[in-house]
Amino acid sequence: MSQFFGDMTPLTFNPDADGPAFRHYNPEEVVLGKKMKDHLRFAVAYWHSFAWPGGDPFGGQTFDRPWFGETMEGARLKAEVAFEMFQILGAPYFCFHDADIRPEGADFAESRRNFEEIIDIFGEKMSQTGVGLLWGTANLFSHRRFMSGAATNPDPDVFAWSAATVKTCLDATHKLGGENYVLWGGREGYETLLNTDMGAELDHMGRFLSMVVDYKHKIGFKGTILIEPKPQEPTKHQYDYDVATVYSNLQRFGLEKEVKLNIEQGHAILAGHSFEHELALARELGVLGSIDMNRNDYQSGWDTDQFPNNVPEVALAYYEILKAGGFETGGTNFDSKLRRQSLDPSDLIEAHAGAMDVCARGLKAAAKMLEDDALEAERRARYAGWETPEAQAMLGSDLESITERVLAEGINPEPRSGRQEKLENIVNRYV
Ligand code: GLO
Ligand code: MG
Repeated sequence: MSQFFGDMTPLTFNPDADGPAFRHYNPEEVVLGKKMKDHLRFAVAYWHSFAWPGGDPFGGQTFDRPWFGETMEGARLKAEVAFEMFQILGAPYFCFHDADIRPEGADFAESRRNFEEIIDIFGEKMSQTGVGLLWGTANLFSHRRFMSGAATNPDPDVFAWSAATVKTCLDATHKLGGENYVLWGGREGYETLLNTDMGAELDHMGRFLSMVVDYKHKIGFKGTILIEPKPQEPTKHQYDYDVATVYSNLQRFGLEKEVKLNIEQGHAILAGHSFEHELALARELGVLGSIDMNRNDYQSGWDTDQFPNNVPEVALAYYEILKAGGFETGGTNFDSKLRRQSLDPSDLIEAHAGAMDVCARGLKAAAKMLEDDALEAERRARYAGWETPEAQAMLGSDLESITERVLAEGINPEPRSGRQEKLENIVNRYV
């Protein structure tokens, strides 16, 4: 035991507790025929909780963690503490980037050796604790070599470095039995068109992704490859802007049946959408994979990656996920970090426990809305006209016959209320 969290014991479900506990997240409770823990499939993000030093654009490190510093000893201690936290939280999964878990070496080979040593430690700890890997990923955006992109870098050596890095991370994810592999194109985009060959960059991005999919099949990785959309930040224009843009790129490269999406709440908002819009669109396109659950600061408009605390928003998100039949390989990753003044180890526990409770409340509200058919009955009634044989036949006909029917039957549509306020009132009864 590292003693980082003192003598804190695993949290339990106890609505009347004084100290840290779950007041809503009851892992074993059955909701819509499935245990809550199997609906939500929570994951802790290694980078925010254990690797992030607490900086902002005006100030550097605020956290003082005993494992900080680029050493293997630090990396081993970090792994120790991480698994202690997963157990305190009863978190079934975690997620990591290569750069979160190991010190950077002098060259690719040394970085890879460092990485693989920690992967072996993860393997042992995962079998001791039963904690699983929701997804692995590569950090292709922090180091200065990636400043002009990874797969879309004008320098082919950066493309090569990135390909070798993704291979290494996919191998590790496979070895650890990871359920997904995520690609977030952190710097796959551009700052100015004046120095950018957009056509070449998009082609290279497509080839890169096809190679990842080919390699996944070659090694027999059964998990899902996920792309995480984000419209901007760090680059001004990112190629994976939102669900619609990623889908059209996937179609262009013939990969829409191979790759799904990891949709992040904060990124949806940055793209000018609601989270539920992005989730519903992905569901309808058949590419809903997994979620990063966080929230941004609504006033500053930055990607502040805060822990979720808005039950009505979270409820509408899980509503769309439940309508999709729930997660398959995906889950709820807290891509969320503490505020930089939250220095204490207990802040990490409070943050996750609170977020898990918020998600549990959202899930329960969403499940009840579905169970009661509260919104769906209204939605069905609104589209009921499409159930008639004439309406169905029209979809198989053509403009000329439709025009004839409009004239012959004297069709003259009567507008009907969309009843938005009534529907909002219904939602409000559940959240
Ligand atoms: C940053 C992203 C990042 C990704 C991660 C997954 O805005 O949310 O944290 O989730 O790199 O690859
Ligand atoms: Mg994310």
